[in-house]
Amino acid sequence: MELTIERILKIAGVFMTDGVPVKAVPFGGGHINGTFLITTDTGKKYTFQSINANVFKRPHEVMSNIALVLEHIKGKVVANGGDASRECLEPVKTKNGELLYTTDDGGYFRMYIFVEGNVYDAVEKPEHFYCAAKAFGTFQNHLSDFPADKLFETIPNFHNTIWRFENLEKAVKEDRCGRLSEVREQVEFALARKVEAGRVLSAIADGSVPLRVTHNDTKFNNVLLDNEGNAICVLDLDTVMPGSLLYDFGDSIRFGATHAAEDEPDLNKVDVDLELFESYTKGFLEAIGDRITEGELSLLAFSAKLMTLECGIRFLTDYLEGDTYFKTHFPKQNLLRTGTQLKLVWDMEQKMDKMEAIVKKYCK
Ligand code: GN1
Ligand code: MG
Repeated sequence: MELTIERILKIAGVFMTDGVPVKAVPFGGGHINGTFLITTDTGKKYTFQSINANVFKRPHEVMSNIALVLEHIKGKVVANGGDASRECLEPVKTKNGELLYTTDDGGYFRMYIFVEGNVYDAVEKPEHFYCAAKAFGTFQNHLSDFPADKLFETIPNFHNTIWRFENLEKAVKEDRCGRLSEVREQVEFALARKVEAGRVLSAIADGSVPLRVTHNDTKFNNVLLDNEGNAICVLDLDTVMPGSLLYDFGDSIRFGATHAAEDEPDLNKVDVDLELFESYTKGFLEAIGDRITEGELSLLAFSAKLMTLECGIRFLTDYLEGDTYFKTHFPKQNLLRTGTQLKLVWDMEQKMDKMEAIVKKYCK
């Protein structure tokens, strides 16, 4: 059933809000879920989301993870004398006491208390990126003693780059939408890098890189900043799962250490800004401190390239499969997204020595 504003307000009314929902406006730029800002007749604000069940096959497990993780973080924030109402998201239950509302036609909805702040799709100042790094690093620290076996794997193989390559190869073989001839160059570029794509997986397998509880989607727009650019809290906890710290570091660099949008058509504008790379590296390493292992440090700069390559092949696979996974707002958007990610990979290869040197500068 179509998600009209009227219907959204009706479903939002199922949750325990202060006042009756009277206004709903689309909010944020996520590629997966639908997000709306709800205002009630008493002026209270809420973040309301429809969960994409094509991506998250078991939405109840997503909510179970989120509730446990938020509870844990809240304990840490309170113990440190912080303001839990700003520093951690607060889910709002339905009037039946559930974290998730399911509609008859298979829609899944959840709500959080809205936290005032700013979300940016691009880094405007290196200091902002430094603060985001601190926030994601602190998030990691807060979860360092979280029992990972309590978490469901919300998307299996999420950062299994080799599996992502296999999906690309399958999509190339099937060429379901007849788009292969258009993307041969991109496919070749990506496949030529498959050999390196297992480096983090091998390091996890041989124990030199530990499994931790990680965020796994550390885009700059998944952190809420105040007007001074300080981080308030980390958002979008749907993919919190056991993973590697390298995934979190690498994905932040992929998205934030460039001035180009993810779908920038002019590839001349797409490159890695080493000053931004440095700001993030400094903030992240400061926050993690001596918890980082030698194995992780040795792969930190490489992880930026790996996560960018992985994201590029995910966009490319989705383009070949007919744009069924990521939300697109115009034709060929996934092709543009592929282009920027692969260009960034190329640029990181040119700058890898400098990136490695920056990592060395900040590790004690
Ligand atoms: C998706 O939902 P959003 O926009 O935060 C995706 C990430 C990708 C990202 C690319 C569950 O994140 O893995 O890196 O798009 N989330 C999921 O921008 O697949
Ligand atoms: Mg998001």
